[in-house]
This record gives sequence, C-alpha cells and structure tokens, in this order.
Amino acid sequence: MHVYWIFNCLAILALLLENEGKVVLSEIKTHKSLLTKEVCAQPVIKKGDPLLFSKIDVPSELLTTNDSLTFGGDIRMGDLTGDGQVDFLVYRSEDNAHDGGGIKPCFWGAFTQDGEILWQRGTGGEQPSRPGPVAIFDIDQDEVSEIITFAHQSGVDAPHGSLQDVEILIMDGQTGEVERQVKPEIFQDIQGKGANWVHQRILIANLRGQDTPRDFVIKLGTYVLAFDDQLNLLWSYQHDWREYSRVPAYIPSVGDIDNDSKDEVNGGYYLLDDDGGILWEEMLGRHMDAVAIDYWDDLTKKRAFASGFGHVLDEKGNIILKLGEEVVPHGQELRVGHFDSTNDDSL
Ligand SMILES: [Ca+2]
Ligand SMILES: [Ca+2]
Ligand SMILES: [Ca+2]
Ligand SMILES: [Ca+2]
Repeated sequence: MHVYWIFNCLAILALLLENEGKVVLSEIKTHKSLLTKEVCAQPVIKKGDPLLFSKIDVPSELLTTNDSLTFGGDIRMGDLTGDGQVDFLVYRSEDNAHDGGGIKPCFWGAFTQDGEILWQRGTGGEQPSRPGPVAIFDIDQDEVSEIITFAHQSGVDAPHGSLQDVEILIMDGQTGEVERQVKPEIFQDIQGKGANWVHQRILIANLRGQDTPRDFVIKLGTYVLAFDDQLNLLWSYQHDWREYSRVPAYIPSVGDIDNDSKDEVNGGYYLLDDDGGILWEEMLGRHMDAVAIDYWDDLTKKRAFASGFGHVLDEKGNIILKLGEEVVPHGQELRVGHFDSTNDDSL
C-alpha cells in the first residue's frame, strides 16, 4: 500500500492484487487531483491500477496556512479510539532543524475515518520534510493506543540542530492528554546537521523480552537511544562515522537475530544487542542507506541485511552474502521478501 500526504487531503492508493484468481481490493482513499472527472464517470480498471474507494478531507480546523499553502502535515495511522477502526493523526513541526526536518513536533491533530476530530494539541508548525519522531502504539498494553512523540518546548532557547528544546511525550491516543513527559538528560548533549540528522523515527521494540513490545529505539545523528514505556533511558550508543556516504543507516531496524526473545538493532555498520552492547561494528560499504533484520537462508535464524554494497550478515558479523560495489554502488531502499518459490525446499 502506498500512502501519500498531499496538502489538505489524505491519499492512500492501493493496488488490485490477484490472489488465487480472486481480486482483492484494499482500502483506498485518494486525493481529488489524482482522479479526473472522466475516470470518475467511466472508470476503466486494469490490473495494478489504483482505484478510488472514498476520500477523507483532513478537517479544516487541523490545517494551517503558510506562504499561501494550506496543509495538514505528516500523518500517522492507528486505532486511537479502540473500536478496531483506523484513525489518523496529523502533526507539524518547528522549522528549527536542518532542512525543515520533523524532529521538533509542535502540533498534533487526531481524527477518525468519518472526519470527526478527536482532539488537537499545539499550534502552527511546518510540513516536516522527513518523517519525524511520532509513533502510534499501545505501549502500555491497556488496549488503547498511545502516541509516543518528541515535542518542541516553545519556552526554551536552544541552538539550531540541538535537542535542548525537545522533550518526549506519551499521550493518550483517545484524548491527547499527556500521560508521561520526560526531557532526557542526554538530549543536552545531542545535536546534529546534514543528511544524517533529518531522519528520526521511533522504532517500537521488545528489548526486555516481555510478552509484547514495550520499548522503543530512536537514532539521532550519531546516537542510538533506547527507552522503555516509562520513558527511562535504557541505554545509549554512539559511533564516530560522520562523513556523508560513509555513515550507518539513516534509520536502523530492530529484530531478534540471536533468538533470545529480545530485539537487537541493526545499523548496517553495527549490530547492537538488546542491552546496547556491541555485537559487531564494521564500515562495510558506502551508502548504507537502509537495513533490515529478517529471515534469509535459515528459517530458525534471522540475518542482518545492509544495503551498502548489498550485504547479509549473521549476529557475529560473518558475511553470508556480499553483492559488492559494482552491483550495488548506492543501495538505497531495501526490502526483504519471499520471491523465489523454487527455494522453498531449502527454507
Ligand atoms: Ca478507531
Ligand atoms: Ca495503551
Ligand atoms: Ca535477540
Ligand atoms: Ca540479544
């Protein structure tokens, strides 16, 4: 499914998928500009075409206008009301970050599929230029989703590219009320710039081997931080790679690679144990844009995938596959899938 955020309308495009002879239609919303009147009047649907199902306007109260553009912001999806139906959260950020990155959210607005506003918090804000640190997840397992988010502190003066004016909030998804609020001491020391500073995503993880994930990991420039559901800092990791094209993955990945029911963190140049210990570190190849932890050659063990020069490694750093620079000179997005059914006997 492809999701786009286009000014004041949510656009979700889905594909018609052939599934054992049946056509499966995923839920579809689309922006009006993507659908011509002719298509509306007489749709000609071909396999693989996106198809309009319905359209949801972002409630006007949740929009802002800047430089003659009116927009909602970046978006997250999740069941905020606990009724089993997906809801939406738009957020915008202070522009006090490199390249307008979304690292300092200052506005959040939640609404349902029917366009009913659930709540809003904050004001103003810019369209985040990259996906920022906002996640929807039931992190305390009370069957209601929370919003885990960084938040700009408007009354705090801080240098450009610094986290000194940022705190972490856990908000009730249904009401937007702040349940927990922490300004980690380590934020005083963290600042960044350039391409490696504009990607901040909260990665939900199970670092403590609980029944369900109740922790999260986030990469902030050269740091990786891990928090529990009480916003305690579990551990931090820092590396020294800073040069463009020679830095670890913009966004790490989490997964249980050593079968201890706890998640490890793959950054492409490093693999961190669930407690933040270093399992391996190596500058494997340039442009280590994307990584994953998933099954590859053995259905009992996951592997670390790394886009830079096309690597697959085990938890000890042994290279299982290396495609090399000639084949993968700039490995950008990486996905792991099961495409070759002829290998089924070996898996
Ligand atoms: Ca809902
Ligand atoms: Ca909850
Ligand atoms: Ca593990
Ligand atoms: Ca482990």
